Amino acid sequence: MDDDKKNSPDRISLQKATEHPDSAAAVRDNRALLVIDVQNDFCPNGALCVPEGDHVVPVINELSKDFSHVIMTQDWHCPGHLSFASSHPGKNAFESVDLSYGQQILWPDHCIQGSRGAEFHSDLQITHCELIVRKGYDKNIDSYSAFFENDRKTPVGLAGYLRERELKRLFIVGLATDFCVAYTALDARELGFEVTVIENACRGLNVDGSLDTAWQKMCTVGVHRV
Ligand code: VGL
Ligand code: ZN
Repeated sequence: MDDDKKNSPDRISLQKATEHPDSAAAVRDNRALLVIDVQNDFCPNGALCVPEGDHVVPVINELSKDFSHVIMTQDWHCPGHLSFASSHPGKNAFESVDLSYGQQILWPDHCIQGSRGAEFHSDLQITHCELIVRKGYDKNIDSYSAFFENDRKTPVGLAGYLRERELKRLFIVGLATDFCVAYTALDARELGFEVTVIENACRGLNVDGSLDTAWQKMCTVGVHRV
């Protein structure tokens, strides 16, 4: 077909009617960037500082320009949250306890609703972010993943949003690699999403070798590591 004919009005309307693969619907961008917990408390001087946590900010700002769909998560605990060591007399941060839903690492008080520590890092600039998912607000259960709370069955709601919006290819970045990023990536794979974790846009806490374990688990279930 010569070029004139290819773009003639007739051909364009025919494409629409038959849902030709070139049509707008077929090429809709189904990729989403998930920006996990880039909050002050996970950055230097924060209550649960991830080493170099703030280094991800410029990298994520730049990456976000390549995505038309960006979703951010926010760790959002009430005061006295059960995941805080301060809620367990005699226990220290980074020790584990057995709770009704399983083992839980105890953390310093962090990301308390409405506090400065819970705010996103002030240099994070993603004005086109379309959704903010808050998690960990139930006093009696922690939520590392943006898909399921730590009982591994209470949904946070993100899967429903992504499915309704037909966003199937997830690119995950943020803090901390070995906790909220990894749990989110593992759940996403289990739910059938295609998942890529962008390593230089993440930083880890590494509690007792948790960083290696997290990468091993993610690689085993087919998370792409780039
Ligand atoms: C996180 C520990 C406790 C995280 C949140 O964002 O990785 N880690 N709460
Ligand atoms: Zn937390």
